[in-house]
Amino acid sequence: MRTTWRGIVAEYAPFFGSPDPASVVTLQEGGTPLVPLDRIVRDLPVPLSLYAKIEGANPTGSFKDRGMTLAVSRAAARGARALICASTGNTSASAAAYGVRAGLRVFVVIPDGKISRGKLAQAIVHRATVIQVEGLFDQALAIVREVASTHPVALVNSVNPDRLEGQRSVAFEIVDQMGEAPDYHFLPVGNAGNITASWAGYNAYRAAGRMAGLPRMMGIQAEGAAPIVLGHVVEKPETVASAIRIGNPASWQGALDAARDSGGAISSVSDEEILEAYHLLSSREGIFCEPASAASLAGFLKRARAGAFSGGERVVCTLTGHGLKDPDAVFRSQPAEIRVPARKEEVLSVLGFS
Ligand code: AN7
Repeated sequence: MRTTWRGIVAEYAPFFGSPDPASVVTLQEGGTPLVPLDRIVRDLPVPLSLYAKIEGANPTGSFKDRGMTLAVSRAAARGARALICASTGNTSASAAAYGVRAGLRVFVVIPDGKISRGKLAQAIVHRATVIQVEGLFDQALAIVREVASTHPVALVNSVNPDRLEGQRSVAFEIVDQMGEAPDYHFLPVGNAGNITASWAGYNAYRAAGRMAGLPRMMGIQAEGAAPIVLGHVVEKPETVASAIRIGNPASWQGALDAARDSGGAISSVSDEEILEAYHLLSSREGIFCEPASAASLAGFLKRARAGAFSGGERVVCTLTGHGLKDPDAVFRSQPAEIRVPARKEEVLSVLGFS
């Protein structure tokens, strides 16, 4: 009996024309848990089925691995020698790891500061060359797009269609896990590749006869970095959710199309709402995601509390990245350990046994 998940290209081979699953560059990404959030549901005005798709369980700790396996496999097959990306952190972590497996050099261009420590550590430990530009993600992306169009380095940002093709697999898995599509799918929106890809995934799965209904796609931006909601580029995006601190999303139109065609919406939540959802997940559900990921749940909670659901709906929130990516986010908002002298009595008194 085969018990090992083989990675998205092998598991969903009919949906990927190439590469041959035998030659794919993979860390066996995908196959992530879909976990019910029953404790959070208890406090809602109406009962419904709420699930988190735990993308932090991917090999490098974020959903980016789903697209990276395909993008790197195809770049390597085309004879690429080097990869490049701009990143708020997770794309660079994933590119660095998959680049190692493909034997390619990796260059990552990151914005000034604001990249969480865990993500930076990943790029460094996998020996990527990390170039920090004195500017924003949007500027970094403009630079790498230009460099890749004129020089022999393969661009692995989500403007690379191979990335989006791979990221469709999250929708395949959700349908396989639920037996059908959810009614609503909430997810954080930064560069808007993931909402575009997830929607394409549902449509591809339906076209293949694997499901009937389609979900409403609910994209959630951070208020301080909400260009799609505002309808214009944000010159100085600012949010605690550093992963989605993006003012000019590359897949802007894809997000609008997904929301319109699915009967969904793109909306925004405040940093306070993001952090509330982040702490609810960690303290009520035992799930540790990074702040940007909690935007999906924050967006859902906002609607649920406003009475937008009648009860019985099936709702999925994508939690895009692992909480360990950004440990500083914890220490910024919560007290650390209790310090006592090294005596049993001291520990017992903290336990309330004194
Ligand atoms: C945890 O790594 O853009 O809307 O350069 O890391 O598809 O961009 C990361 C984005 C959500 C937004 N959650 O997804 C990058 C990068 C997490 C993320 C998003 C990102 P898109």
